[in-house]
Amino acid sequence: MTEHTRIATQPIAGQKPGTSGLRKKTRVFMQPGYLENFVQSIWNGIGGIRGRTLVVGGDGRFFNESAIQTILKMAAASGAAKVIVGQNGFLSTPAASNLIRMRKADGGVILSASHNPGGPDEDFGIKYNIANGGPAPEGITQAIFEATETIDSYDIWEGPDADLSALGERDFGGMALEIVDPVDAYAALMEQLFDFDAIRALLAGGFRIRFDAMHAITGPYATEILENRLGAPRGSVVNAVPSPDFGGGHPDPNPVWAKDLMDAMHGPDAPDFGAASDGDGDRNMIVGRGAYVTPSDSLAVLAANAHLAPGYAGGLKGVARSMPTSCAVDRVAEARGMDCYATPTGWKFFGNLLDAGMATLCGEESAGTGSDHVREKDGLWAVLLWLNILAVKKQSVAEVMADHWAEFGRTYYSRHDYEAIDSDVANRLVDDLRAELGGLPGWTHDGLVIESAEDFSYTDPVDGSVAAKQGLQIRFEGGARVVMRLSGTGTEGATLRVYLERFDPQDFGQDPQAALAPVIAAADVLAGISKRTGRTGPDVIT
Ligand code: VG1
Ligand code: CO
Repeated sequence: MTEHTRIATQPIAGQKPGTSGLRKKTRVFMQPGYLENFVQSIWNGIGGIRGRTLVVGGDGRFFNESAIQTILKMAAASGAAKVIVGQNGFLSTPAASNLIRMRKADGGVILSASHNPGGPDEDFGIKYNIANGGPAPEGITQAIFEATETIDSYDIWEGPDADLSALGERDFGGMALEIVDPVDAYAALMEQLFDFDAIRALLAGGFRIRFDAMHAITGPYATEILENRLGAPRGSVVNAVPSPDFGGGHPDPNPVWAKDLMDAMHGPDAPDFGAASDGDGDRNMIVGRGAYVTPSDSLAVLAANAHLAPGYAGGLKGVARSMPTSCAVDRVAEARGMDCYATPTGWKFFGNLLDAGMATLCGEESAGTGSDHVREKDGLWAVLLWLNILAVKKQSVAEVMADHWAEFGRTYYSRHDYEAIDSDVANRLVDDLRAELGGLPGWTHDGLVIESAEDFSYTDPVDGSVAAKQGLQIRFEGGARVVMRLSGTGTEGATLRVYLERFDPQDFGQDPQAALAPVIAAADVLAGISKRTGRTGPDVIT
């Protein structure tokens, strides 16, 4: 057995995983022992890693490689049999999920703070995924958190760093270390699911696309799949080289942070189809020429049309959305006789439904869509499914949306984020509104009448586990809705998310903010948002 060193340590407060792993400022992670404590707590929380196989990779942000070196040395010291790492430490989140499944690994460690900016003064994150390829469920993240509260030592092999650039398998501190191409297996999976010939023909026929990788991890994936394999002209993928600080931007694919793409898609010589992905490649933004598609609408369109792609030709077993995601997909499910589940925010809640074959397609309003092909949301997958659908339907994005609304009605939807507000103010706002929920039915404002108000609690239909306090949900007569919750991915103060929607069966041409104006006003009156936060409006509207 390889020599390893046991280093004494003490618990560090606040190592509690949120919506998607532990996220902190990069400098916090770089403090001596911080990463080591958390990694050892993962091993302790899952019952050790002796003899096990893990997949490790990240989105290439600042500190990615050095964190991976530490994790490898700690895996070797704790007796892991094998670790599979993406070349240069790169793996998109969906590609990591796929590798865990394909290689029958026992789990994986993914380094990313996703859509949060990267760099020494920005954010870093780490998350553990289980053998099904999906984020660890709450029971496991809780066990990991408890381990961080009692840790007194960690084990590490103090050998030289691994060369992460050389493909192949070798010994590393008594453990097998295999470096794999990050793109190959993922691209092969996409070829199985989609009709690449049809998409190739679409692109060869002059259909122009622009994919903005936002200087993040999907660059190499999109270049290989869209340009090399599907024949999109060189340059169709922009910002394709991952950079440690994402070119100084927010790798968050929404109209605010992907403004370049929005401008290009609304400009005079706009391509036919635009898309973007986030830091770790699990989110997607879809935009047609002059036609932005909200993530909630995108989920509904994919649910209605997925059967046009070979991987889903047999139909969908069911669909699932996070509770704050709009009810547009529910209307598709109802019309097509499919089950539809509403889960708390965060992909970890979809895992059981996918494993049990109760849902095939899942999505969140935050630009995440995915299916049972992996156990994470998957940005490029959504782009390819859209392209496959467009290739079969021979319609523009705008035409697909118009047809969809004509069939199912339009659910106007928007999310208003109030970022970095004082945590006490945010908690009080939510607590006070929660305390009032019972008395709200019947409350009216500007013609809106509250039908029901609840503090969302989810009982997993597969294992019976309960997740309480997952957001305040207020429904109005006629199908309008407000949801409020605090973000679980931020690293500074609190972020209040206000989700707004209103159903309209016949008028599809309104500006969403105008269509939602009464709902927005009611939300402010109900929670006293501007009064309590002192803000005149949200920081980000998506
Ligand atoms: C946000 C989104 C949520 C998503 C999560 C992780 O969480 O709202 O839908 O699952 O980020 O996405 P929160 O708690 O900040 O609202 V990613 O792309 O960071 O892995
Ligand atoms: Co992400």
